[in-house]
Amino acid sequence: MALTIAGSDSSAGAGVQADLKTFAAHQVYGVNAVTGIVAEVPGSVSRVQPVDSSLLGAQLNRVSSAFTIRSIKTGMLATADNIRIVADFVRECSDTPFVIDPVMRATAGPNLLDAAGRELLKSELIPLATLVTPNLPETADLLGVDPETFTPAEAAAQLFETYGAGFLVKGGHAEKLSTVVDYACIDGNVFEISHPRLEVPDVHGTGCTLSAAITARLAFGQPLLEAIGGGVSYLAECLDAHFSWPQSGGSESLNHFPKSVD
Ligand code: PXL
Repeated sequence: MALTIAGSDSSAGAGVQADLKTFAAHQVYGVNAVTGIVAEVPGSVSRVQPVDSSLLGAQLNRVSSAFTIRSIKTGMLATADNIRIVADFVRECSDTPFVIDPVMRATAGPNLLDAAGRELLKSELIPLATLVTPNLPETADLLGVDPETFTPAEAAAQLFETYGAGFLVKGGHAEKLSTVVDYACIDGNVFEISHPRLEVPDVHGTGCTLSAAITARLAFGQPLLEAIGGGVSYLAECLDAHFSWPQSGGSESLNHFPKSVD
């Protein structure tokens, strides 16, 4: 069983819905604690409503008292108060692999984490993580520098030095080359993960899906680097099999079940 602590996406391509589908695709039973509700379709967010942090705490309390959770991930956390609750919860589960997708903005633009939350994410939560999966803009934010001032490989090592957690710096936002290179820094060693770029311009939820796939794999005991490689391959399959919605201007959603069930 794996736990996602994340926001609800009404279009179900990102957030809790993407995480639960990804867990299911990996045959891992998923449970969830919702941090907020986002009214959106791909490319257009109309409202973000955080939940009261005591309600988040109640969800975490219920699932952790009833189930044996083998891995945990976070996505949208929305507020600093939510982060305090999650940090207290994760400290109580110190042997459980913990993946952070450091979600700050939706692909469509709006903030999914308040300003105080950004600071607490850095000071309280990231140091507790097994793996953090920033894209390049999030990497710049976590390092407090401009994106032009680092290479992704240097950034992965620098993030490990700064926060003492494992990092996967995703290269998808870099120059539009046909190959994407991600860099993982685990226990101070940097690994390169190359994969072909799949152009699906209006899809969202790729970060949620990759981090959920890694979390699912950690739930069944895969070593971290293997879980990262497997997660990257799974995301490529979801992108390749994406849905297009002609009635909403050709917007797109990931297909979390890229292989048909026999
Ligand atoms: O992809 C980032 C993200 C995470 N979580 C929720 C979202 C989004 C993007 O739209 O809605 C709930």
